Amino acid sequence: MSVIGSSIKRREDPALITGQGKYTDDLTLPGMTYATIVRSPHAHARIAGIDTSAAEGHPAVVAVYTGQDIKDSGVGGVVPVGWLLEDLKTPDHPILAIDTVRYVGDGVAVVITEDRYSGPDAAELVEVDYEPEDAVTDVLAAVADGAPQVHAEAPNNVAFNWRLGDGDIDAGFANAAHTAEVDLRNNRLIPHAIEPRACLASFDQTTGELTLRMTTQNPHVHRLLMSLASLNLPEHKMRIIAPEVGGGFGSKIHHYPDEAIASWCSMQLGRPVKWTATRSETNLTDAHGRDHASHAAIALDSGGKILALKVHTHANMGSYLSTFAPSIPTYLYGTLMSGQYDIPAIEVKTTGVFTHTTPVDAYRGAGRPEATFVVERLMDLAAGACGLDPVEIRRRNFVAADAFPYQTQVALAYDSGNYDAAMDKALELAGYDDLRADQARRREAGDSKLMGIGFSSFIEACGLAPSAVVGSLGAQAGLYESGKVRVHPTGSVTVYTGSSAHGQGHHTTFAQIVADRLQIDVDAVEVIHGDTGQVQFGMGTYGSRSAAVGGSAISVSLDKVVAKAKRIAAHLLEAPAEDIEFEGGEFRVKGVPAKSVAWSDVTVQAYLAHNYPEDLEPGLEETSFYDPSNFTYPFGTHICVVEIDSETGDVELARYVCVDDVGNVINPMIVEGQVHGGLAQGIGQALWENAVYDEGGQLITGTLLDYAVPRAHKLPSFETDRTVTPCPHNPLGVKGVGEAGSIASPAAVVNAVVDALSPHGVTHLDMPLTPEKIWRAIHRSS
Ligand code: MCN
Repeated sequence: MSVIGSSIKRREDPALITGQGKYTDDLTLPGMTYATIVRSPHAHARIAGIDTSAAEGHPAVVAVYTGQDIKDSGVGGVVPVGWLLEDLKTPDHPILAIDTVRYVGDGVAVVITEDRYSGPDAAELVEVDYEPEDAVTDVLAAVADGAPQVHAEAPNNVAFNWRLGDGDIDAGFANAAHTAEVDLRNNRLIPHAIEPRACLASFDQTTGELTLRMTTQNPHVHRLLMSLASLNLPEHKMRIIAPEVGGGFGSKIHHYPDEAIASWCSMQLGRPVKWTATRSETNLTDAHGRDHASHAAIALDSGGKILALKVHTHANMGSYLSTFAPSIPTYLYGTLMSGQYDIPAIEVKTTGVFTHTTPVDAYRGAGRPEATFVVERLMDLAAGACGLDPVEIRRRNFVAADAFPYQTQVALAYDSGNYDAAMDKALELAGYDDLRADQARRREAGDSKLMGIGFSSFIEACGLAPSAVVGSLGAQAGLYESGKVRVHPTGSVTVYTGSSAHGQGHHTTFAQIVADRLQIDVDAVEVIHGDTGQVQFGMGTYGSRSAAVGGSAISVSLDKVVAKAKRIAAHLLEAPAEDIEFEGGEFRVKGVPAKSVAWSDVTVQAYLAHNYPEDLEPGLEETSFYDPSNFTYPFGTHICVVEIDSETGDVELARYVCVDDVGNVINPMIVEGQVHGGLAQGIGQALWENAVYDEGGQLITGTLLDYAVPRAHKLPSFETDRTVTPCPHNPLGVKGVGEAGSIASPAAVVNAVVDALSPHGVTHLDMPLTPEKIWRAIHRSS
């Protein structure tokens, strides 16, 4: 049986579930100190002065620093942005605010103490003279006349205006038999990795080297961004290590001030400095997700075929541009606006808006859940306008299975797909006809439980790459991945990957790729990642790219290893290299099965080099930097069935059925786990989660008492299945899976709830679909 495709248990889990995993906060170093960051309680204020003397008098305090101290030290001290758009306003973001604070949580000073628990006490002694000013937090209010201004260099709070699309939009709407339009809000979310952000910076004043252990999804990118912009430290003098990382969901991609502050402090003091966020602090300062206000419209002919689609979105950027923020509501959003459909004319406009809130950036799905929400809500509204079943309107517009590669009107060219096949399988799994019959019966009988069925036929673009394309779009980095395969003399293997897992299971799946190819035991393969001192280079784990790009880099290196091993085997077998086959762990001469050498005979010879080809270097180790030719495009159809208590407005998820297509699958159990996790987060967005600011800019859902993350008992037992349409352009044929569930599910849930409420005349409701909102919608109509 092939190792690829088998549900091997996650090799990383025994240590983690028995409490043996070493996370950043578990680590201690001799002479370690603790950083506590003094944060602004105001959303917008001028800093008239900071008095640190009382704090400096606290017996446990080692030092207190302000933004001015950092500036005076001559380092950049700013947080860089890694993505540029034409017309983008990029105001300076100092790692500690100097004269103005722009969101609740903005850092103004740092207190270094000998012990952790004195930190917050001493921080309270720092006296900051704030002069509060008006704040604005809502994305539409921020662009209204007279709104408080976040940055002088961004008039009307506009960070950028962006447009994408092709085809004749005006003709599409002019010739339409049916149209539908809607105003949508995509609610603001707070990422909730189990482990809050943390770092431990250690500067060696004798060598001038900084070692920074931190919660990161992309250590090399953090090193690149931090070394010059924030710290004036060349990369070769900086080592970043990601110990165990307890989840990230995007929030640990970005460059935040805090890790740079701890590093700078360690450089001043010559002592290690640890900083660990509290849960409330992480909720205030980790980049939030989503927060869009969109107006969207669709035009159709009399047969329900789409003629045109247009959308204008205002995307909240928060107070400063976070690392990849400008790319999320543009390149990862507008480009997805064709969904699974053949649409002749599309126009997407996005206005990025500054507000006095926590910066907003990538969060699981990053742009694609927002796009799917727009497209799939429009499809249901279009079905209503045309008098068609939601399945029928989708089928009439699907890109046909024989039309791939398919060029959309919004830049992307889909690689492969079979959208009808996924829909067919989902309908069969759900028993769609019976569900509709049941719904009709219950409506007829006046059942107080309102039943609804919702669809989401989603597409996503992931496996983020290729470098030239993202470079031309404004990314200030390449998006390839590296993979080194080091074969040891005994035949076991260590793999060094630039991907940096934080829950995804790379220790297992990447080992499967190697074991499958070299026909060795999975346990003979070790996977190393997350350390700039050990791994050649890497772009990290996000955008569901690790299997498609990181896995492919390993696969290409394996090709090179096998090719070299064949040359060594050919020498041993006294045959030409072209005649050597590698099968069942043995090298054989084609047509002469008796003549063979084992894998370990070859690997040992690679290092002994006693009986060895003259023109070959000893050793067996290969590195590849794999840069794909396209994104990958997973897809699927999700069906949600809800039952709503018409007296309380409470939504029960009766069933959740999904068919995903992620190309070839390395580990079905891990893929299923990824789908489950994504679904929980997408359903959480649809029903419960919401980051709410009051008018003064206070985050009033900043703790787990107020911010409703999904609980296991609120979720149904998911019914999952797959179709398999391999990716045609990477060596493994894989597409990404890490975000699929979170991309598809918000639209499926909302479509189901709106379907349930349709007898009450409801055509749209914004997320989260709280019982109160639903109850009001029911009672408004009766
Ligand atoms: N895989 C597979 N077959 C495929 C595709 C993937 O077996 N056809 C496996 C991969 O080898 C990997 C896992 O599935 O072990 C996820 O792979 P992939 O889709 O490539 O995604 P990444 O590894 O790049 O992970 C990133 C993705 C993102 S963007 C978010 S956000 C997210 C997610 O993964 N955050 C997570 N899943 C998470 N899971 C956990 N536990 N914690 C997070 O923070």
